[in-house]
Amino acid sequence: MAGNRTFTMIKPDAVKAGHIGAILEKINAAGFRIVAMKMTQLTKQKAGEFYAVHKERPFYGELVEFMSSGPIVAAILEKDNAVADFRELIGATNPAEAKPGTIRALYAKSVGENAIHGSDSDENAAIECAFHFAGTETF
Ligand code: DAT
Ligand code: MG
Repeated sequence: MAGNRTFTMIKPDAVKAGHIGAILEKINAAGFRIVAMKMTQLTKQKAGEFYAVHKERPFYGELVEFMSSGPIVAAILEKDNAVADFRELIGATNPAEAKPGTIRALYAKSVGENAIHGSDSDENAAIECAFHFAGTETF
């Protein structure tokens, strides 16, 4: 399985703006298979745990507030080279630097409210998938 799964969240800004359908369309068109998916809202506690690696960064409090501010769509995606190919599809963290046509270039508002998450390594993908989904919710 190593190397073929990544974890994503459509973030509260993009859900609020009505972009779930358009973003899922791009994900499908890029050849990813959805193997788990749910709409949910993170508690502050869960958002804080998910982004614990950024605890010391100045934007951590803002990030936790934002990620728990409304519903998200969490999913596990499968494709060869899933982690790297999905980072390419979503674009740079700061939408002002994201390549045209990427999900963040199209739908992100700012570096803080940037529409979508994508895992940054196979190791973190596995941790993030297990953080959000039970084995029985993954197909
Ligand atoms: P990415 O989501 O592209 O992996 P990251 O892991 O460096 O980026 O940061 C996680 C999230 O934290 C990012 O999606 C949005 C927020 N963030 C990052 N840098 C920020 C900054 N300079 N100001 C505000 N929020 C930031
Ligand atoms: Mg990251």
